[in-house]
Amino acid sequence: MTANTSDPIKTLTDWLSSAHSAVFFGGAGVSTASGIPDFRSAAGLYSAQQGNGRSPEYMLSHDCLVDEPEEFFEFYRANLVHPDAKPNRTHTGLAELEAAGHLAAVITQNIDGLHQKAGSKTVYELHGSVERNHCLGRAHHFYSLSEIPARPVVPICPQCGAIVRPDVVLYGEALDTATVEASIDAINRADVLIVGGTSLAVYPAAGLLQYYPGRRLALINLTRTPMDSQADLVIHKPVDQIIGTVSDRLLHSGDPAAKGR
Ligand code: CNA
Repeated sequence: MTANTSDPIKTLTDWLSSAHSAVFFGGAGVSTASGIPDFRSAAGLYSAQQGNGRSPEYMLSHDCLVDEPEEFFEFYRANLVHPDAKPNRTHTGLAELEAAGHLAAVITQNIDGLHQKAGSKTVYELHGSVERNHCLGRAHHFYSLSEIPARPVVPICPQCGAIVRPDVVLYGEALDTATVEASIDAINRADVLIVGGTSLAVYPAAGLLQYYPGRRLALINLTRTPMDSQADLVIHKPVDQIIGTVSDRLLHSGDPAAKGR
């Protein structure tokens, strides 16, 4: 089933140059090159001793937010909020490919907002974003990340006194239906699907890949994933290196045939 892997970057570049609705589906490994730790790498959050021995799943759960808001926000702010992080070559490469008509959408499990910062326009954030926040009062007052002060650790709405929570899907919470439907639609219409920087261990997000009907499925991840055997192209290398090179070859190679359509 695996395509010609003697030059996987060429294969991927060829696929994208002829694609009409390519989609990128990514995870935390997309942002490690921006200095944001993922969950499951050796240097990831799951290896770090935080949360007083409690699991990251609990510390980032709806139950923790409700029962122990101080602990929740300490953990959340320390580990998932990175206001100074900059987009890396995966983010900028995908934005370039979209602008040139080679990519229809980015679907991300990330909550860091870096795809938008890089200039991507069609981005489906399955797990929400740290950039958006709203208070739990009746009016649901909205706050951007830059409007949330560092203290108190549990942010309080200056308008109504309620807790301000991030628009992030916590463990124990449902994904946004419209975002899931739009993601399924994009995957269903895709003629190339690139999956990058994700362990594919988190459901229901990983389950969306079953909606891909096509034969050009590329998987780019440092380590093996449960879907390696089903992919047409498997690349165990840094995703920023691969996407950056593909974008350079397709858009900056000097070959007019390879440039934007
Ligand atoms: P994960 O389970 O931590 O898996 C990340 C995968 O990426 C691992 O298999 C790594 O081997 C791989 N990886 C790490 N760096 C690279 C790289 N440079 N190139 C290629 N592969 C790499 O993370 P998933 O996204 O699969 O799990 C989903 C969780 C993680 C979602 O709920 C996210 O919200 C959550 N998360 C998001 C962020 C973020 O927004 N940047 C950070 C940490 C966790």
